[in-house]
Amino acid sequence: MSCPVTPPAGGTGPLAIDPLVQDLTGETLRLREAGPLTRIELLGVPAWTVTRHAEARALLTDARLVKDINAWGAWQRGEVTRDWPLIGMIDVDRSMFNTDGAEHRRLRTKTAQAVTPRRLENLRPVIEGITEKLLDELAAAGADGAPVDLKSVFALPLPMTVISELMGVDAAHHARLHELYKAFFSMLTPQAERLAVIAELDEFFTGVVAEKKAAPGDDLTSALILADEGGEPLTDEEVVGNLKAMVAAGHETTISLIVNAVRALLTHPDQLALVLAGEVSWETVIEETLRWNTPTTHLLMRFATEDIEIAGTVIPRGDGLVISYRAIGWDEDQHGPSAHLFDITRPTPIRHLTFGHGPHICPGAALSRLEARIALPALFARFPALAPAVPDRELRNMPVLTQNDLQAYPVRLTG
Ligand code: PLO
Repeated sequence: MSCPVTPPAGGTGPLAIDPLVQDLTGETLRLREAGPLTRIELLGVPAWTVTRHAEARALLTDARLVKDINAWGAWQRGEVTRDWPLIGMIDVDRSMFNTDGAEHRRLRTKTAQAVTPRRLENLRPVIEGITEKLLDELAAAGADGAPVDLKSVFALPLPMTVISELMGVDAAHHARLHELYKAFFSMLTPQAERLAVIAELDEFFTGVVAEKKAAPGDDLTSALILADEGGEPLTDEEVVGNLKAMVAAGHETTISLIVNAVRALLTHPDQLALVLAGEVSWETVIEETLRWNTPTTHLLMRFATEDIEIAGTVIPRGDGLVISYRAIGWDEDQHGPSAHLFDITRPTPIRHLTFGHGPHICPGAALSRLEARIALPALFARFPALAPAVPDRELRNMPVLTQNDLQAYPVRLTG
């Protein structure tokens, strides 16, 4: 098995996904052109991907596709091992992320109940408070028109603080946790180091669960530990698995939502003007951003337990399927010929699949929308002259194959 971290070669055959994300727009267009079901290569490992809305919707509710890595032929045959840089996205602790059916429901129900829109109303003042504090820090960092990185000073600490508060993870750990996740996701991290990072994350979250068991608090981790009336409690390992999934998903994706929304508005000033004039809602900005520039580029992975025929193609039993959300958001059959453009005035309703669909649909969707709904208007109210500090073409993605995340987003707060 070869795992070269090099740009993809040109030519025909399976489309090699670039782990360094040097041309995201080009890749999204190539995937869309390649057809609804396409063969790709992930660092030397073959897989399928679905790139269109209708087919993705069908596959996301198809019980013949499962998340259990043991259903993967390449894993069974030893063609994929823990040496593969993307293994940490698939071979993870048992949690709601990698189980299906009744097991999945058992692991997911309590979490999903904790983040319903109604329950989240209690978090609103907390998120508002965090936002105000971060806006003060942003103002200090960007005083006198100095360029400031909106990502590291605002878009990153906001969701990290919110998800940590929700789960009961102490703020003292934020910096280290972020460092670990950065190394976890980066395709430039040597695999031995990534495995050490995964071990450290395991150890950290196992410690959090032990602490909460000894002294339960008013947080979701403690709630997950406690048995439901008459219900079967989750094991410690299951709580750790869920906690890890939620902290990773709860901070990594919302960073992109916030950065991508600000970036879209600042590069489309006519549309920003409509929003600031109250003619288009922040909700529309958030949904159009989610559709047009999805936080998750490629979601790994589901496995076919039988041959699955779809769009004139057969996904053979044992093969892996990726969901290419960014290409799916640009599906012209779903969103019209301007699907590749950011347009908050588009005539068709924005019905995107960015949070997934079916049993695994993102349980944190309402939380991330609430964070963006609070952060974006507060940011523009505080800094009405907010502007990019570098030309948009100079922005670079992180070397992260699965996530759509900028390295930095330098802005100026005042004109
Ligand atoms: C991160 C490593 C954890 O140990 C397990 C885990 C669970 C949920 C995953 C997350 C990982 C990566 C980012 C994912 C998240 C679910 C939602 C988020 C894929 C693998 C998305 C959609 O980007």
